[in-house]
Amino acid sequence: MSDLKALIFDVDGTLADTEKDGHRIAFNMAFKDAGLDWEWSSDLYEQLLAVTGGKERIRYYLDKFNTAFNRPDNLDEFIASLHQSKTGFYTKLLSEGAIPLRTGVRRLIEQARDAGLRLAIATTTTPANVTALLQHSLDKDSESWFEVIAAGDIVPAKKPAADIYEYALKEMGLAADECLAFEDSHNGILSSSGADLATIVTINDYTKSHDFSGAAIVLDHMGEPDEAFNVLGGMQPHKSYLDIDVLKEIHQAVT
Ligand code: XBP
Ligand code: MG
Repeated sequence: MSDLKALIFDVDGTLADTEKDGHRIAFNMAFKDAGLDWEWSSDLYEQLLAVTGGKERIRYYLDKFNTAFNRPDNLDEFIASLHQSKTGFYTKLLSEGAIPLRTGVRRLIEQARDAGLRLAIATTTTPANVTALLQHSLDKDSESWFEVIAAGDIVPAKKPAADIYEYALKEMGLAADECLAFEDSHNGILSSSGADLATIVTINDYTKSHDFSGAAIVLDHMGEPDEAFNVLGGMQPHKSYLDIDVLKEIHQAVT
């Protein structure tokens, strides 16, 4: 059995609740700015989250929910430009400190650094969005804490494909059984499990009814010493918040 050497984090929904009050709002701002009358409600957005990637999500919306829209000839360019505008609005929201990190995230990342664990990111979101969240919600210099930031179009097949996690593992030169992944969604765990990674799931409002079979453990959040997590599935650890001891316990139990 291998020692635990690295942690690989998803971003959206895992490090912070970015979807409902971040991405969704930014999409709507971009639509309005482009003179479109599209408005993605929270309920509609929950359905749109079936598809990862912002550009892919806009296309899915047109295919499934707005078939009457009179598409321009250059649909790819139209979507790319809308999405670029959305990224601008989203990163501006983050720079205003709009989205805090979820419970336990900052402490766990800081403890992992102190313990010499290597850190990486594997996400579907655009690289600029990761930079903005890390700089404004974690620490000005925190991008450098992560050895690999695997994000967005760096791999053509987004989650649920395993490619983004496989890319991160390859860049780090690590085997899957030397790492733990952190996810919040069904598409996320399909991706991490597809790369053979043991995965810790922290659910959120959008993902609480997802299928997380295959997760090492399913939690409502990472927990803090004074704020216990609830174990919703998988193994039962000896503490009620994630720290390095518990990560090692989980890693040992499942790899
Ligand atoms: C995140 C996503 C992303 C964001 C939007 O999924 O699906 O598409 O919603 O980001 P995961 P972009 O957490 O599973 O990686 O608009 O930059 O694509
Ligand atoms: Mg996610």
